Amino acid sequence: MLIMRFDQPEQPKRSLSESEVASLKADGVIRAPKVLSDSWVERIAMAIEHTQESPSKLGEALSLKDRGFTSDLFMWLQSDYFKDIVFGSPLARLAQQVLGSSSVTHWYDQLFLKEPGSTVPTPWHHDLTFWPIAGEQIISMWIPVNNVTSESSGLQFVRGSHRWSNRFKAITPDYNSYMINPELEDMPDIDSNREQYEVLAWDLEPGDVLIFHPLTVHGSQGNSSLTDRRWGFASRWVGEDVVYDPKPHTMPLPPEHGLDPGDKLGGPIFPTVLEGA
Ligand SMILES: O=C(O)CCC(=O)C(=O)O
Repeated sequence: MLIMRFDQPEQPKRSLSESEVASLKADGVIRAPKVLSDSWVERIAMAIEHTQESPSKLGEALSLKDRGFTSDLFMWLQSDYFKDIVFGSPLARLAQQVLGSSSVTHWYDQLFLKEPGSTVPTPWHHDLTFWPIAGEQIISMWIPVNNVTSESSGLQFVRGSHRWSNRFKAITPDYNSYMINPELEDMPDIDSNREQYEVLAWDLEPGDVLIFHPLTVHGSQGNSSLTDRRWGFASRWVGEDVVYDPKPHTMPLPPEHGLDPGDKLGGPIFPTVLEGA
């Protein structure tokens, strides 16, 4: 498959229904089945393979190769395959539908690949507390390229947790201490008290997309399937109300972003893919 240059993001196979958008607002997460075409799923799979073969320096540092875990961030800055996904895939259009913002800006992309038998869990966490941004119009999408089940490390979400007032410490798969803000709360022990939480999880097929709010508590187990690789690609988007808000213990950004605190997210590292009307 060729690398293409796209002027506009393609339309998804279908738009989200009103009831899907309402469930996302109420629950903080939805599984949107059959929204991406086979050809986009193939492109994403190819992009992931390419990044796995040529990881960034950050990806090398974040991955736990001896435990079957490959991670990377801001892949599109290095990979024309991922650049096509930012500018040409229907993900920007899906983001536009759920953000309620006419302009849509790419925040960043991230890879979570767990080989069969990988023992690396993704600890329960929410995302906004370790992001140096502020605003309401923020959304993540998590895209599988093969079938994903709970055995093969399907993501799990605590229903409605995006409406909690708690703000939790960030615990990353590599337990990066830099990101742990001592002023924030510890995540409760959800696994030992499952009866207290309503956990949502779905089996996924290629073409499906999980869409979730940045405060929805989520995580995943290791990949206990001995045959199925678990490729997870996360694509994150913001609307026009989101500004750069650097804080201690938040994720470092590529230095070329050129933003001052309070600036609207944009510029070369955060491209606006759909402009407002
Ligand atoms: O794929 C995973 O296990 C973690 C994904 C995640 O935490 C995210 O996309 O925010």
